Amino acid sequence: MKKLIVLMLVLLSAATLSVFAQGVPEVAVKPVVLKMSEVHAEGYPTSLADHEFARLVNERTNGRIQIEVYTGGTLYAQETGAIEALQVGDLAFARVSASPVASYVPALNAIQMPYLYNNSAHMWAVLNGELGQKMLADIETSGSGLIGLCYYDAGSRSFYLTKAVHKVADMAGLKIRLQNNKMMVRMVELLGATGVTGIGPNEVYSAITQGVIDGAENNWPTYQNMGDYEAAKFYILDQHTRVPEILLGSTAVLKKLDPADLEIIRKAAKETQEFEIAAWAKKEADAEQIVRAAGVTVIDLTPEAFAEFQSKMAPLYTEFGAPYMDFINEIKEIGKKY
Ligand code: BDP
Repeated sequence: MKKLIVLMLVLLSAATLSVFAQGVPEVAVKPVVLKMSEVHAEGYPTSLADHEFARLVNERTNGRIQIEVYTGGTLYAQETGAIEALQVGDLAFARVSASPVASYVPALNAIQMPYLYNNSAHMWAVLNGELGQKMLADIETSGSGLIGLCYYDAGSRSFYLTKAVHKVADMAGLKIRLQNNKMMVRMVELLGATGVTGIGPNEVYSAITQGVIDGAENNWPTYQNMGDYEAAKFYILDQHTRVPEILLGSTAVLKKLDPADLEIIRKAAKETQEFEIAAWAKKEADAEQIVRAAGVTVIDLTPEAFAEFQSKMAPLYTEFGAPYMDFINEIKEIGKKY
């Protein structure tokens, strides 16, 4: 019996020694695992950027911080759900559109007014300039419980419907799915249609086929990638808004990290912007080609009809933009160069 105990002790200490011989004891290397929510499928430009962000953070913290990316809306089907989870600290990161974030940080409506930018270069000059970076920083200082980490490209949004629309009057009575943003609901109301919110982007296809809505609005890649082009076969190129994507972090979660690690996170996020923009450009072209080849009717509005869409939406500048007129005027000023 005594021999057995001695033998066991010898074995035990040998095992302990071998653990230490391999380096630091296990407890010290346990990584911090942070979850990230994404509504798009794997392979979509923002999903690719999310993984790149996770990779950079993992590499630069030597594996101390690991980010798990949940794509396809599997964690939160709606972006407002993800945003609220960030606010209470149930989630660490979410890649979302700026549109629903404006419900929590209203100043963000100023960078997504209809017909605000002349083109993508104009938008990027704003977002990467002083004003856009201040807006991003204000997300954090506004007390929203959110940290704005970087912007991504999402092109421009147009309506897609189950019927042809050539002029504003054709919009009358249509039920159109929108992101959760009051300004966007008012936007379609000004066109004589009805905005429907509370439907996640992955639920649009079935809402159209079930007749709950007559269509929605989005960029080429989402229209194609979600398969919505098979349900709503008319894409009306009115290009009403350019709404950037935002990579958000949770103040509650991230402020618990070592400040140096938070700095690594902030820097890594910024670095993925160019990566996403490149993936976006490719996907935008591919998506347009796919839906056109599938026989979607793409409606180019006449200059008169286009001007009518624009003038019908103009009241939003006073109704929602009034408190941010300085920003809006500055954006227009920058536009003179584009
Ligand atoms: C897409 C955005 C996505 C939004 C979606 C929507 O990439 O973040 O959730 O629109 O309309 O363009 O909900």
